[in-house]
Amino acid sequence: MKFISARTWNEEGKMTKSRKALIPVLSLSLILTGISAAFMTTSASAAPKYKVTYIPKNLGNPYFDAIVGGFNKAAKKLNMTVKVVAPAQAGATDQIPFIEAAIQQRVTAIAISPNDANALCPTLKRAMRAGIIVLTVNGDTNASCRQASITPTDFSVLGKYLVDQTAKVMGGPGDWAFLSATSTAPDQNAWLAGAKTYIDGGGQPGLKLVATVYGDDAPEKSATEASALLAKYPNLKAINAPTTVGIAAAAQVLSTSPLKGKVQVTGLGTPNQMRQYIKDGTVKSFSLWDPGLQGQIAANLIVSIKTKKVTPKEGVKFNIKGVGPESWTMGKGALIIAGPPQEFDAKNIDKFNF
Ligand code: RAM
Repeated sequence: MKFISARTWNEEGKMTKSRKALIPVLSLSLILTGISAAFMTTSASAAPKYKVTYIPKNLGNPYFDAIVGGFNKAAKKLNMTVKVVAPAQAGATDQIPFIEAAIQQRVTAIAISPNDANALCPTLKRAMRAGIIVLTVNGDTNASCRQASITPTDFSVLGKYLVDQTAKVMGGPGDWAFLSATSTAPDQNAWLAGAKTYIDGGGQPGLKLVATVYGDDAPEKSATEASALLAKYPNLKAINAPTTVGIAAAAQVLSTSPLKGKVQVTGLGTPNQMRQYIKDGTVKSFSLWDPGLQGQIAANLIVSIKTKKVTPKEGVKFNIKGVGPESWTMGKGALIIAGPPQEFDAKNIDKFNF
């Protein structure tokens, strides 16, 4: 498969004019292949030392632009190019052709936000056998399919966090539902499992989780699923969408519904997508972490692994000047936790811009 340079972002994440002319070429390629590709390059010099391909879950989700922003920021200082390619949909196997292309291009490293914990493993292992550094970012595969994983927050406590944030916006007992991403998403599935463990252990006993539905991180499907929840469960008090696509879609549905204010929406969202729903009173509060931090950590770690300063394994410490706490330690399975979640509400939302 051929990848066509279709979009270049500047630092603010805006598409630059010079490449806009190439979009018709991309559209043609979409028709021919049925697969979408985005492309972003940070040019540090004419001959970059490190070539990285980052593969987000799917295209068109501003959450991943924030991770790309972090990659970009770090790459500028590292003599690195970062190419971003992703499928149109976040299906379990949709990222495989993009991994294969990166192997053929003999990149230094592949960073991937996986759509499945197992389906990508044979291809990722092939990349590692070819000498390519493989990192998972934002969600993980089985540990044997990558060298290290950068995770946005501590997954072991996020399930409880989501249930507790739902209880907070509900303000009392009642029915609620999860509107998740895809049914195979390793990140959301880890959080849903954590939530179940917390509920089964007696957490928030007044709350009844009546359904878990999947919007596939597609805005239309997420909106349809949110509307279906409202129709099917007349006593529903809250929807928790632990996906930036799902929460924005659910908030949009509620914002024009007579149920606005009666059914709460919370979960994980970007401040920029959710600001209007905080302002119009549809949403009381929601959370997220700084997605860009993961891109910065990944870019720096790639150089440290390539130059043999770091061999990923539990207990290994490494420093990144100017990034987060600067000193980072790998946990079990060479997992690096980027940072804690932040809650956003009417009082603080205007302080954030991503
Ligand atoms: C969506 C994606 C991503 C997840 C965020 C919170 O953008 O599903 O993987 O981490 O939501």
